[in-house]
Amino acid sequence: MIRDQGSLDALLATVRRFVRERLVPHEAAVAESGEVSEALVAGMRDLGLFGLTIPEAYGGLGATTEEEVLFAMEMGWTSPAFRARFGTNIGIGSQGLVNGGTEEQKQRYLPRLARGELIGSFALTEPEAGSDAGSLTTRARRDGNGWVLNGRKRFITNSPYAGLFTVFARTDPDQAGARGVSAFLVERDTPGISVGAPDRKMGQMGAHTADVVFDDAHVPGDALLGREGEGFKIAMRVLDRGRLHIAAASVGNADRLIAESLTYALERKQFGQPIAEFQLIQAMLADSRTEALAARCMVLETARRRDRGEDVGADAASCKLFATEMVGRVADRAVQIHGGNGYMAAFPVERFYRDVRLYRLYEGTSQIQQLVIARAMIKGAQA
Ligand code: COS
Repeated sequence: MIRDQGSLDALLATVRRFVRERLVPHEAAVAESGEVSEALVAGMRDLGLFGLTIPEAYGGLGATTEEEVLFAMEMGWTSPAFRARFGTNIGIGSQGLVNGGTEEQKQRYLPRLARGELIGSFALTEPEAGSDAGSLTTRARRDGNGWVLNGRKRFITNSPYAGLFTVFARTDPDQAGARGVSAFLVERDTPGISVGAPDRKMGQMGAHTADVVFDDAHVPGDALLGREGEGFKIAMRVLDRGRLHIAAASVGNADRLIAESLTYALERKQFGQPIAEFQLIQAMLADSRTEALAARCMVLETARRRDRGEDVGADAASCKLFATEMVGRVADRAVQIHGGNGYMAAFPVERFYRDVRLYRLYEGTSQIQQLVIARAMIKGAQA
């Protein structure tokens, strides 16, 4: 938990200023070049963003889930490419270790992850194992005291800079599906690991993903994270928190899109008056604001309940489903309000429209969220 309300408010205000004064002016250039400058990454490090959710005992800020989503909403005011840079360190690239690592593993990696000296990355998805994550075929075979990894991971966020991968691999080939999968902490400089060229994508330029290939990569016995065969559950627990974070980022992006739409609607004149005077434009603005508010309330409430120790797996899925679909509709309306200009690269809404499309796909598609929610409903009814 961040020390007290005053410290939290001050840090949120500092991040808000950093986002608006330092990141927003570089958004278009980052989208063009596909690179976030080292100076901006250093600024994020100085604010402690790389260690936001890492416990204080390991040098992080120890943010609660509620605090984390408030920061994600602030970061949503700008391009998702910036948040992605530290997003794996505070989310999928560190939380398996935070939740299930040994003291020795935590001491070894968490302080460097918190300082942003080491980039963490989460290697679950494979070319043939996307939504059906339990069908992964990357193999970890015992070799003396250690393990040998073979396989290919796909769309691995931040892999081009990563120094530490949380890798999910099958340790028991006789167990099909989610059972028989274990998690490993694998250092990038392990011989036999290669990272492919960054993927060419629709949006979120500057946030890099790539294939990661394991070709007889030997890792020591203490690279195992948690117990053998428990890897899938480790991944699912990490994704529960990650889904709330993505939902919060969607709320932040929606707020920005609404602000862009309102500014444009007040400035743009047609038929002799600002288009904001037209009720059909007003309806779009009002719908977007209402939906963004609904998503904000859902995310904050679910985050608070998670902090109280409640099982919010299905509700985190509901938040991700609703918030990511919501920002898709908000982005679509934002382009519509901008008319032809909304299709032009000179206006930020064109870029956000492409950027936010990813939210409905990664960390579980909308359909996977529906499946998680409905399964929990059915299980609850049968209990
Ligand atoms: N927390 C803890 N344990 C969980 C869990 C959660 N949120 N969700 C599932 N589990 C456990 C189950 O209890 C089950 O354990 P038992 O075998 O002991 O009962 C085990 O994990 C397997 O669960 P399940 O049977 O539900 O697995 P499925 O193969 O049917 O798949 C889905 C479940 C579809 C939900 C999972 O594959 C998924 O989330 N897919 C999307 C993956 C994803 O988000 N990828 C994004 C890329 S990573 S950025």
